[in-house]
Amino acid sequence: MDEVLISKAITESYMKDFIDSMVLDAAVVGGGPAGLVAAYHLAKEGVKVALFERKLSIGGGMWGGGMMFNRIVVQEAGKEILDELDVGCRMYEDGYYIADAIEAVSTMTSRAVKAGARIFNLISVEDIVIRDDDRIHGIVINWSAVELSKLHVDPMTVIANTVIDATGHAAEVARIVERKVGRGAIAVKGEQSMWAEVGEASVVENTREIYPGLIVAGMAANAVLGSPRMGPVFGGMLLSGKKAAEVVLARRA
Ligand code: 48F
Repeated sequence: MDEVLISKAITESYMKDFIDSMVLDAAVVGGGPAGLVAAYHLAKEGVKVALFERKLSIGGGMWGGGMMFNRIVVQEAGKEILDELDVGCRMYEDGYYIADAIEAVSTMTSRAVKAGARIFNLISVEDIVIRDDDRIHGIVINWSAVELSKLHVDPMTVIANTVIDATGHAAEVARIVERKVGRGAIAVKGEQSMWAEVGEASVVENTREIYPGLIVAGMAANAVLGSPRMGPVFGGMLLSGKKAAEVVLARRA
């Protein structure tokens, strides 16, 4: 057994992908359901896309279903996306479908990677790149381990034509823009209390470019635009991820 060969294989292969991902068409921040669907659809259309996820595991809030009962509920439109991604689901009652959260996350992750999306876990986005043309040109990343341990280590830059904030309830990228550019540029309104029906509809409606080069998707979209949360119904998240990809694709057309 050649330990050096094993170490070389890992570092060389990782570095090749990492260096190749330093200039992207699209950078997705956050690997929850919205980010995964966005990355899948972009990669499928030949967009050079990488997804950066702070945690060890991809999947965000989807693994835990509702209150750790690992099932998710979607309605008709969300089911179409599960079908497209080959995630099994069955009708529970008229118009409501139930899927296994574990199957959903693992299958969606696999489909995104197989479509060509690069996924980097254990990396946190801590800042953005803005030039004097008042648009986002990329993200500033660091190892999550550096962030967690509060080590004084400078981050590095990834250039991206478009950034998708799919960081969930925290809307972290949008909040960075608000902080650094000022509330005149964007104002993060903050999410409202639970209201599944309105939250599901508004998350798709709210998915848009909120600042040149920055698209919000998933729960981040509702947090930025002041709409309700919706709990463990996930169709809106999936549809929002797809819409975010469509916004990027329309800009390229
Ligand atoms: O929270 P999350 O699953 O966001 P989402 O795709 O879906 C929301 C639902 O899970 C649920 C809900 C359903 O009705 O309301 O909450 O909108 O996934 C967000 C991911 O982003 C990562 C975080 O670890 C999580 O996996 N993340 C957050 N901030 C950063 C980040 C950051 N600065 N850099 C990298 N990853």
